[in-house]
Amino acid sequence: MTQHHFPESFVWGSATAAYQIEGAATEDGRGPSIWDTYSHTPGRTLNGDTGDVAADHYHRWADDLGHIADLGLGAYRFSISWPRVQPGGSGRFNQAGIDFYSRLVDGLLERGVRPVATMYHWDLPQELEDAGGWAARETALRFQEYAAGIVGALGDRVHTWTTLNEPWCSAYLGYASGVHAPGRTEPAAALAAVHHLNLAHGLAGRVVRELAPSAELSVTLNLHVIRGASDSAADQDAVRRIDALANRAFLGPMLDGEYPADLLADTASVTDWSFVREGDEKLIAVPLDVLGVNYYSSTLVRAWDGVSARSDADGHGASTSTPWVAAENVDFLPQPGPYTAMGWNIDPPALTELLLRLQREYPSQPMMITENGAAFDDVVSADGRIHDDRRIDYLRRHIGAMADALAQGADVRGYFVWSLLDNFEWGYGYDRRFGIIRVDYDTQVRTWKDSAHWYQRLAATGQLDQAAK
Ligand code: IFM
Repeated sequence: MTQHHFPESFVWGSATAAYQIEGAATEDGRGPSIWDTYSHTPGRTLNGDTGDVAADHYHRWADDLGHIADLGLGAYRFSISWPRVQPGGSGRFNQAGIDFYSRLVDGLLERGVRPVATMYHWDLPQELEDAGGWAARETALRFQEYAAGIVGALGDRVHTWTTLNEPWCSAYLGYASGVHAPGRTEPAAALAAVHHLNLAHGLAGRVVRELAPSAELSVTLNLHVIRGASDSAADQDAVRRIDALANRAFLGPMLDGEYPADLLADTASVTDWSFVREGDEKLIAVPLDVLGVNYYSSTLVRAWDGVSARSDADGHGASTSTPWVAAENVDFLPQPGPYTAMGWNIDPPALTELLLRLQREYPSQPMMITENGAAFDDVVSADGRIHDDRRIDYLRRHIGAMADALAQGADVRGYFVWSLLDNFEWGYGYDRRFGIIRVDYDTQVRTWKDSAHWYQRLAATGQLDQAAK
């Protein structure tokens, strides 16, 4: 068996997001977000689940920090709820909300855990959506103001500031397929949202540089590993097209300072991109200390001739509600199993491939895996334990794949398991469990799954095979 070693400085962490765990949706001055509106709209989420109570972390944060400390983790990635700290998305800040995150950050520091704060994990204040949401440029300017408020308050007590989580989801799932809040299905608005999210990143990143110069700056992208069904020119062009929409629409402006020309050409029938103003792309390219990479599964495409039966197996909704703007000539193919409870294929080598691609294309850009993990249908055994062997196997294989990339020169500084706790899995409500710690939603009791014990050993030893025993 291969022994994987990680550098002494390698950081093991876990990740969560505000709307998925906090609950307390109307407490202490929190305003409504697009996810409150969306989840309360009949038919939008499985079983009509909402984040009203979630894992009640707003009240149980100190106990949850205890779990992080007991796991022996070096870092914790959480998100700040914009409507909790600035209820209307502009103007007045809510001191009670800021105090909550201030206590959380201090609690982490007291326990020797690095705070990694995400400014935006999808909970846009509803008032801003009513004024146009991410399709409107003004939202990026409001984000800059919000960033100045929270960075001013928490500053460099936060070790790493992450501007956005997965803008791909915010833009395409929120505004094209509508399977996420705000539930709009307007392709042109989705591309405008791509740009305004990128702009928001650049503006907020510059706020971090100015107000917290010793903090690290990052952004988290869910980058896609896209393979073609064959080497044919047509299938490889389908790969290029989806790579532009999924990956280079963000990597381009953020790391190269410009949108890729092929993206603009491919989407010309949807928009002329006139919302990109002179100087925007340079603003967006704020230098990053670390690029956050989220990875769960891979994507298989082929060119579609418009005649043969289409598979539409991208796991993000049928063709009538596709997130893939201007990709009518691309078909998403089913992949070989096994699958997680999300129906996502398990493909660890794709993670190695992704990290090596990024290393090759951006050789001076350090990286961090800011999310990786799996939902499975966990069972509480008669002994009261959760023997989640499939999750352990998933984690072990993906961490091994990351180690393979490290061994081949990828500069990966840390790994955050998704997720610390079972939580509100967006459109799937509480039906899908990603946590290494189980949450009983009736009692809010937390129980470590076997994967939590396994991860604790990995964090203690830094040796994957030893952790596997
Ligand atoms: O739960 C989500 C998280 O909010 C963002 N990344 C993917 C996870 C699993 O779907």
